[in-house]
Amino acid sequence: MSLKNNMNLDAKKILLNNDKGNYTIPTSGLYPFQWNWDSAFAAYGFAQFNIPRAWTELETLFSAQWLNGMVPHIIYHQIDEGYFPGPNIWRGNGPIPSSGITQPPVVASLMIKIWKIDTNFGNERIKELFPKVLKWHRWFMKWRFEEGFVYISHPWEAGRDNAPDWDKALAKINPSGLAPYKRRDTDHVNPLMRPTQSDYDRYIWLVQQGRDCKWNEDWLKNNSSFKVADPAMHFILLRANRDLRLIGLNLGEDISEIDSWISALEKGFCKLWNYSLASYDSFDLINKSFAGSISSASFMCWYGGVYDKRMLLHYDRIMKKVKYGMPSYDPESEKFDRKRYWRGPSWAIMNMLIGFGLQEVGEVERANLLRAQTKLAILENGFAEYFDPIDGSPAGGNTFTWTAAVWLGWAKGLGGKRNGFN
Ligand code: 2M8
Repeated sequence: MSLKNNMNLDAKKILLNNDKGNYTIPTSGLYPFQWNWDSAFAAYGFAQFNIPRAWTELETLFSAQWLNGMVPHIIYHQIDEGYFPGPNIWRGNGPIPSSGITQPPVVASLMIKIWKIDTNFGNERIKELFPKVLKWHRWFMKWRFEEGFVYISHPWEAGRDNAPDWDKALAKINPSGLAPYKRRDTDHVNPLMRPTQSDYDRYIWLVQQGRDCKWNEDWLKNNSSFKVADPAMHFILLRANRDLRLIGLNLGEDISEIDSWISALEKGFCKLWNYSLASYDSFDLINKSFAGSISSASFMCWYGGVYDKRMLLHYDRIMKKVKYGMPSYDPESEKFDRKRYWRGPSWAIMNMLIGFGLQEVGEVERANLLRAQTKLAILENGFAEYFDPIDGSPAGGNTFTWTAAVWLGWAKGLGGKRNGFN
């Protein structure tokens, strides 16, 4: 058997081992629950060999949807003391114990890819999911859209937890009155690869703030201590609305509301352009200032359907400095840290989303190179949570669901019909 075939098998095994029946955990130990965008990637991975299981993954995710439409970022289907914070710290309002915030809405865009692999399997199931995804997007437009920007209310909501993009906004928070707590992540992973204690204190303090108001979005909109517009969130939601629109059209649904969201988001993204940096940047809505960050989020414009050639200059400059895909932060910045989580390492999921975008705007050579670099990282170092972008060394957790899913759906390369670009 060739090395490539072994890798395909290994990737499948990871998905199967992390499969809890109707949802998938990112990796055992470090992340023992269902995470929102991880599950969407898991579904895309499953779809490469078991399409019904892919739909089940998404259905389980939406079974945790709150009445207000929010789909939580962590769903605690069972108890596991190995992770902090647990459900008793969050005290979410949903039908299943959960966190109180969401994560990037990649679901609609991966759902349409899964559907296209085999529409026979998907027709019934996508019909059931459509109104739920619509309700979630409506929640985003109501509670996470302001002054033209899509913003996050917690660094965990972006999924890029300790990105330097949030440093200035977090520094303004004084985490006084924080109840004593014990981190569990550093029991599993080298602390040098994880967020600092000062960041963690602020993450937990923000959880307390949300919990104390019982996750009242109206209150949080006016009083939250953290509201930062995130280019990745903006472009992912824009893209998700475009895909949801297509799904709606195919199902014969009324798509006028989605159209209005698309035009609002199309108007808004220009405000994320930081002229002094010549890049898309995060913007603090409370302190009214840009972060001054060129991060992997800045390159999500193409995925959002915006063929902005200005970002190609930064892209080429950065890609010359690395060998294993897009680093999560500009390697020429003093904040770049090649080992520390979202402050430098390269992530297979971000590579894939940026790669989809490059491919779709016609930058095929760049898309292929990004895919080849992602493939190399996985071939040389396995299915790690993330990789050192310069020497490829694996970091964070291992046997990671989304890295395996990216391998099967994109990184391994063209494989007949199921190549990720259908
Ligand atoms: C990481 O985030 C969690 C909190 O949500 C953590 O560090 O405890 C992030 O990489 C996030 O994007 C991801 O969804 C999650 C599970 O893989 O882990």
